Amino acid sequence: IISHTNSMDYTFPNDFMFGTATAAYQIEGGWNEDGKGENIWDHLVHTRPELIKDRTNGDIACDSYHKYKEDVALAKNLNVKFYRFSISWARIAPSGVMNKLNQKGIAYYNRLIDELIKNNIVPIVTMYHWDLPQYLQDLGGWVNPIMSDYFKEYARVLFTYYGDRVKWWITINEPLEVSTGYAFNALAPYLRLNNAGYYLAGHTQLIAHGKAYRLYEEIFKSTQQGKISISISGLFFLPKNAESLDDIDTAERANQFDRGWFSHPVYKGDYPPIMRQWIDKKSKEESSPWSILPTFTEDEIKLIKGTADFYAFNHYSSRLVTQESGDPDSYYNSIANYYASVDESWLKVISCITAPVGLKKLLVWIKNEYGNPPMFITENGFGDNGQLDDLDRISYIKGYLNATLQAIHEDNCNVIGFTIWSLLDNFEWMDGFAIHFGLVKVDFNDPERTRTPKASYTFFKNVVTTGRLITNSFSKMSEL
Ligand code: GBH
Repeated sequence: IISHTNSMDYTFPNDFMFGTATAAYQIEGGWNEDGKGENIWDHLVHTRPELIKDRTNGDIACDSYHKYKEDVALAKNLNVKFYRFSISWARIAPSGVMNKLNQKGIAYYNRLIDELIKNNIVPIVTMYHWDLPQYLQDLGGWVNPIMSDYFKEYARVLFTYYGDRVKWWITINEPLEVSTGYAFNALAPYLRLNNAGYYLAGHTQLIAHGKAYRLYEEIFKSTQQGKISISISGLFFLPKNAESLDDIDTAERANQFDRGWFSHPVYKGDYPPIMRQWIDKKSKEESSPWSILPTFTEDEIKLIKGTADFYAFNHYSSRLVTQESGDPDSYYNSIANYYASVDESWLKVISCITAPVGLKKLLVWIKNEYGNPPMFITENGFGDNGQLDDLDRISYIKGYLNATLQAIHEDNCNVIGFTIWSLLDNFEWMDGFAIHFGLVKVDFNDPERTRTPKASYTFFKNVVTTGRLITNSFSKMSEL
């Protein structure tokens, strides 16, 4: 197999944060219990079940709404410092509007947070991981600019109820992926508004994030002393031909269109100049009356600029890009004009393409682009068929942890945390229960939803406990 053995002697810094992540709709179940309202995922899976690969849904999922103590015990036994979970907006307020709060829903997260703290596990809370209340979707969802105000009021409730114990907040998980749900029939709400909807949904989310950040800063931060960021999807783009200036240029453009779309406004104010230029030009060519990349006012730029206390991103894989391609397997991005493909040497299992070298380069890219901010990998993980002896997952995680160690020790990247997606096998959105990302297997045929740790759980526990990739007990496994 692939060898990542050259830097196994490096160790993680003492205060490095290891953890695992989940999201409400993917694990909780209890979809209509205790006053919870309907959200866009409930709506999609119930009205259009044929869209989900195995026609399953998250009505029960891992049943974490009832079994959260088991989840916390699994995290505890893993020795992780933190557990990243998300809050279901429609549990807090059934319609999403904060004039009617659901106390039973609020109480659930109090129990979960208290259980974590009792076990010495730091809660990292994602406010929005894709499950918009259906009523807010009926108002237009993220393509309606007013959504930023609804989000701000939701954030106010979360800070008020949980901010005494929660010190790490993620406003929105992967705004780019959220936008694909409006633009390309990719995820709930499953709309095809194309590029205009894509950029509008992104725009509103950036403003929503800015408003939540400023609210915290003005009202809560002095007493609660927490940190806030937004988790951006971090697919990395490399030039297909590393020697070609044109490919190097194309890769940089792809990186700006992907991650710069959200990070540039947050770190530097406004969209990356290359996006502004290209999308304006494209809009003109298509006789659009205005650019489909919306414009921020001066006040909005000020609102958004400087709203990340750490750089949070989810990283799974990389792509090679070029402007011209005869490769039929490559994916064409028409707005940024690049073809994306994968390197033949990268290990491909089901949907996961293992390319740890991309993470090292991405960390250096973030360091250079945004001035070496504290970088927090809020998701990294591997999807397979669910076997307990998950050696491919171990090899994947090991490769990415090794890339992180290299970036820390060889490139001085300020990486502060690493999160495995996911603690549990769970509802993988359009793929239903057909792809498994857990360190822990969940038996979805068993009404008890029995949880069984996989080999990767033991592997990761060892890394977390020793701060190193190679330990005696695992030298065998590492040789596989
Ligand atoms: C994240 O989505 C989500 O935050 C999380 O809810 C989800 O369960 C998780 O990832 C796993 O999918 O094509 O080589 O990148 C990000 C989108 C799409 C990333 C599928 C991982 C598969 C591997 N994910 N992708 S690759």
